[in-house]
Amino acid sequence: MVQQLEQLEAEAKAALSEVSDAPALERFRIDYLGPKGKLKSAMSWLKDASPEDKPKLGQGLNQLKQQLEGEFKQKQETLGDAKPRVTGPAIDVTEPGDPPRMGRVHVLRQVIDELIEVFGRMGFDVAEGPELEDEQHNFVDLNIPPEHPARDPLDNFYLDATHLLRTQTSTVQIRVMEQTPPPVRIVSLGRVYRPDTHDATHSSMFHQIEGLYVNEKVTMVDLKSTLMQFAHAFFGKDAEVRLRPSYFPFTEPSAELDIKMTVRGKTEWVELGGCGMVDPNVFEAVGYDPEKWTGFAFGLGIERIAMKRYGIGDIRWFYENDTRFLSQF
Ligand code: FA5
Repeated sequence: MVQQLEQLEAEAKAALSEVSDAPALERFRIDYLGPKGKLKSAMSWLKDASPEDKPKLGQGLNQLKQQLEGEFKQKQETLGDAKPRVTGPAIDVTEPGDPPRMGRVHVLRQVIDELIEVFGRMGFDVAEGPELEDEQHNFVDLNIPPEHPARDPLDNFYLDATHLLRTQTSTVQIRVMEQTPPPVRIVSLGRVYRPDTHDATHSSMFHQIEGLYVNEKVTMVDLKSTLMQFAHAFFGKDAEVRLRPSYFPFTEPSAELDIKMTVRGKTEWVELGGCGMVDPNVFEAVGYDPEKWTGFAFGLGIERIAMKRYGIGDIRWFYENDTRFLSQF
C-alpha cells in the first residue's frame, strides 16, 4: 500500500512537471485533486489498510495532498487561472432571449378607434376641440344660461373666471359650426372633466363621443336610425335602441339614448348618453339660419360604451394602469 502511494506520488509529480499551460493544469487538477480525482480515490485505501499501516498511510496521503496542492498553486500563479476561460462575451448569445413585454393599445383607445371607424362608414368626419374651454363655447353658445345649475362653479373645474376644463364634447359642435358652413357631419371624441365623486360608474375625467349632423330636413328619424346603426355595428345586430324623453338646453326635443343588452345573462336597458334635435338658438349663436338648417346631435360616454361592450364592472379600472386588466383587451 505504501508502495502504491509512492507510485501515485511519482505519477502525480511527473504529470505536474509536464503541465505547461493553463488548460493542462486544469486537467491535472481534475485528474488528481478534483472530487473524482486520483487522490480522492486513494483515500479509500485507508479502509483496507492494516491497523499498523493506517496512520502512516493517512499521513502520507495528507502530505501528498498538501504538496500537490502547493505545487498546483505555484503553477497556477505562473500559468494564470487554470479554470476554463470563457472566450468571447460572458453571455451565451445563442440562448433565446427573454421575450420583450409587448405593449398594446389601451382598451379605451381601441374603442375610440372603432367608434371612429363605425361612424366613418356612415360619413362622419372626425373633429377636434380644446380641453381647456371658455364659457362661451362650453355654455353660452350651447344655450345654457348663466343661472343654469350646470354653470355652478362647484360643478366645474374653473381655471379662472371665464375658463374651465370642458365638461362635455358638445363644445366641439359650436367650434365646428363657427368655422364650417352647413351641411356638416362630424364626430368628436375626447376627454371631458367634471368634479363628480368617483365610483364604479363615475370619474372626474372621462371620454365622450359627440355627433353632429346638420343639413336641410333632418328629423328625429335620422337621429334614431343613425344611433340604431351604430348600436348594431358596435354591439351586434340584436342590440335594441330606445330614445327616452329628456332635456338638454342645446337640443329640442331631447332624449336619452338607452341600449338594451344582455350582460352576463341579464337583459337591461343601459343609458349611454344624451341626444336630440339641435336647438334653433344654437344655430343662431353660430350664424346658421335656423329656418333653413336642421340637425341632430348626440353625446355618449365612451367608458360606459366600453364597459357595456366588454362587461367591465368598474370605470376606475381603465385608469389604474394595471396590466393584468389592460392585457385582456
Ligand atoms: C351631456 O354631456 C350632453 N352634452 C350630451 C348631449 C350631446 C346631449 C348632444 C344632447 C346633444 P350627460 O351629462 O348626460 O350629457 O353625459 C353624457 C354621458 O356621459 C352620460 O350618459 C354618461 O354615459 C357619461 N358620463 C356623464 N358623467 C360621467 C362621469 N362622471 N363618468 C363617466 N361617464 C360619465
